[in-house]
Amino acid sequence: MKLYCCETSYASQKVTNFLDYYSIEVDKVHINLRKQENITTNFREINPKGTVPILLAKDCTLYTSTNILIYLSKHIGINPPTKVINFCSYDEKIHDPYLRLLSYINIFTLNIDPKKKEALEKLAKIHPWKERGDFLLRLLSGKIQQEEIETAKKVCMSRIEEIRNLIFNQHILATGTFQISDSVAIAFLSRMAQINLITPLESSNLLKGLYNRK
Ligand SMILES: N[C@@H](CCC(=O)N[C@@H](CS)C(=O)NCC(=O)O)C(=O)O
Repeated sequence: MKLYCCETSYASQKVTNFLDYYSIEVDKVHINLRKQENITTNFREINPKGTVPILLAKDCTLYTSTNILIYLSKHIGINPPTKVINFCSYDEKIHDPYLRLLSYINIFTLNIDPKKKEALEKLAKIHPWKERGDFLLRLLSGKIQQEEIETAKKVCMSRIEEIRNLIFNQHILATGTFQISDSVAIAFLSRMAQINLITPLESSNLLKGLYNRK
């Protein structure tokens, strides 16, 4: 199996957390998003939308993190229950409008130097996925409304609360078997700490709950 991924990519991290936990061997091909390796002609032949992660498996190609995770889980003999799959699908749903917005504002475009900004604007204009390009342009030209940011924060905060309860009650998360939902929650909490929506201490306490299993 071959996984195209990027270490700074949230969607890739969800998958690599699971691979690492179970020491599943795949050939990793690093696509450096900051160097825009995702829009090269070669990579677009693999994924016309120019996003990672992508898994080339023996019998199929999988294009999104949840589908990849489900495939990998079945591959090692764990059939994820519907509630676990729903947890992962919801994460993908809130990634684009909310988590990506906060991540880009806090990590990638805060205090960005003019050269990098110019490169990102170029990328936005030629991005193979038009919606993604339009989003980037809106962000770079300061057109994101404060209200959108507040909504994104609210959604992420309530997800943190939900995750905290699920870990505490050992329901869907932190149950006997390490599930794909656990690797998604790990990526989510790590990103929330990175953008200061939770403290590093709280994040590491919750991560302990996910990693230190019965
Ligand atoms: N819903 C997809 C999202 C994939 C995605 O948007 N990946 C981002 C990195 S987290 C990417 O490739 N971004 C590059 C770009 O938009 O130019 C999934 O969960 O796999």
